[in-house]
Amino acid sequence: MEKKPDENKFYVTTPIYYVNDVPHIGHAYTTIIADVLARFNRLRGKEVFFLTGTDEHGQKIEKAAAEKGLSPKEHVDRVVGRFQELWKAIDISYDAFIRTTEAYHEKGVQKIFQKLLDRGDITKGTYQGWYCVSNEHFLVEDVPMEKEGYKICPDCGIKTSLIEEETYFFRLSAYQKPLLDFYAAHPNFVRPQSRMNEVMSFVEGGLQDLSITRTSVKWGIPVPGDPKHTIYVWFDALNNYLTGIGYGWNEELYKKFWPATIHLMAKDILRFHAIFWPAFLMAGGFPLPGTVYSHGWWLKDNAKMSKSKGNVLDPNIILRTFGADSLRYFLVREIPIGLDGNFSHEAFIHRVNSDLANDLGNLVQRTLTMVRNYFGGVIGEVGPETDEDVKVRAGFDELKARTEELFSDYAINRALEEIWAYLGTVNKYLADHEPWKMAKEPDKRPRLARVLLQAASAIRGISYVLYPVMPGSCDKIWEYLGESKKIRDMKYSEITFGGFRPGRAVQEPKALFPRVLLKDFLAEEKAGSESKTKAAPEPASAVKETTMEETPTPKAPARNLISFEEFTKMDLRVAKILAAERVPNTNKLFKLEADLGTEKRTMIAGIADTYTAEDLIGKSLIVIANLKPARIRGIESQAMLLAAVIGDTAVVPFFDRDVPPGTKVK
Ligand code: ME8
Repeated sequence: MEKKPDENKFYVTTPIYYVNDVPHIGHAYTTIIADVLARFNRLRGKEVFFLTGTDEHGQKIEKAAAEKGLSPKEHVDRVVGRFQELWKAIDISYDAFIRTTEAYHEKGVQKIFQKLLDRGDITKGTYQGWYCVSNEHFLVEDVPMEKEGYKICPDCGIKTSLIEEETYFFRLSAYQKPLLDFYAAHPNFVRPQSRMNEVMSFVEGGLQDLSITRTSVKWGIPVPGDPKHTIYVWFDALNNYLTGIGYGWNEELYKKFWPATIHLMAKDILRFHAIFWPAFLMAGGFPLPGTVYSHGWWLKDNAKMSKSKGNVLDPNIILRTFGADSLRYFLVREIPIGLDGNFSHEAFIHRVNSDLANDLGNLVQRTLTMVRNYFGGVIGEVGPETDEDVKVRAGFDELKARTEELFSDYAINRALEEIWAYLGTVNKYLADHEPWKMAKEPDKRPRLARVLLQAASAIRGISYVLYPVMPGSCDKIWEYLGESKKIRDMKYSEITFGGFRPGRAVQEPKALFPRVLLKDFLAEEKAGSESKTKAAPEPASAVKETTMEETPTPKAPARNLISFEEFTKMDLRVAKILAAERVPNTNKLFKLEADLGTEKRTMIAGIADTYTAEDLIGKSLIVIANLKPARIRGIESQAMLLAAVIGDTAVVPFFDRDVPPGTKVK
């Protein structure tokens, strides 16, 4: 039945996940992709329906419940909460959460079953086949017999059992040609393209009728009028996409949103979605969905992360340490949607520290701190735009058009690449203009105001286009920028570079992203404790830039008083800066040579984003002289400079008169 998905509507689904165990990174991945697409399409003014949920019937769940000594219902009721809590913690904005044990779904599935029975596409017979409990399906391909007399499931690698029973069949074989015709007419039905080719060659190889009921499984929906048969879990589960949108209980909602725009899943269950599902729909006379998009797998130690293999990563640990947006960003940035990715802690830390804390967090922090420090938070009269300023503005217009195109084409990681390329341009623009120098020259105030206005406008635009991926942080940035409207209430078409105008008061920015050391992350994961408290972002210290070599000082509890004796253990001295040079390939590190009166010391300090070498040379500062040396970027830092840390920006206290180097500070 031909009814094209409505261009003004966007109906997106995730698979409904099995509740045989708790959710992991793999489930979070699909759900985050769906959330990004839902949020993006809402921004574009489409009417969006985002459906997710849980698949609660079948042998696998029955088995998991029995192992825990629970009834299936008790078991699923416990686990479903873990999914819902996780989705809340990572800001998943679903419109409905379906559970296949709910009455409206069960009735809807029975109605569809009856419809297919009445049309002659479901018939009763006897089935003999090899059944894989992990995947909940009979093997369809010609798998060779092992010498021990059983077959191995090619998808899961586990032993299957030979089962013979009375069953209802779905006439899948009759749909070979209609499916192939449909694929030919809709070449984008399966994406990425390589997967479309796989699906087509599978269907070209011939389709056997499908057993869609079981008599040996009790935990499921009974066949209408023949309750000794339970409906096969996949026939039950796939129909959630119809019942979840009102089929059988809310005709208006169903008519408004069906057919789905996009079904998302990983490649493990593509065949069910790209072959069985459209065949069931054709048999029932339903319009077919727009796209079935199969993404790659998250691997750990180069094997697919899965509950059955026991190599899953608990997202809660990452959330506690880094917050929702870091996880969201990492998962969709790291791999293009169709490819597999191996999860590595190093890659995660790198993305968070480099892309988020340095590139984005620092830009926001620095710009807004300067607006507050130099203009009391309100940019006043600005100078005219120069060619360089125009480039920043035009760069945003291009970015906006490009991200709209890429998100519309589901190329999330490409959109993020473009956003980061623009972030790089803005960071460079700011560094090249050295506003901290201009601030010292009163006649440059209009120019300084213009540079900061340009940077603040760019930040506003970036946070708008980034919002679908990192909603929490982008909302905060808008708040810091003094925006009266929420991002979600502004449509894509309304966003212009000029939306941030002089005269607007900005707020004090707080650190957006924690900087975490690899070893702390690994230790946290090892500890694996599941306390619900989220660690507050750790502010960057003056000498601590992201490096895996340095030794961090332990964090002190809030009211951990020390004695005077303990204080005197710190040898605080006045140091006069003799030389300052940038550490290559870092954003904010200076290598400083300092005179401590009786000796010279080398120090590494993370202040190059706030000060130039000229700002420092000849000045006297306070250092801790008896701190254990640390190696930072291969250089031994022999003392630590003291500074006030505002978010990510370190501000150094200078003396208001001459103090000899080496003088004790107490
Ligand atoms: O298959 N990498 O449920 P399920 C990426 N109930 N994605 C992964 C992943 C990984 N390592 N592991 C899981 C079922 N996923 C059925 C679905 S739908 C009508 C019925 C994600 O709990 C991915 O979306 O085994 C995959 O397709 C899905 O979870 C499988 O979830």
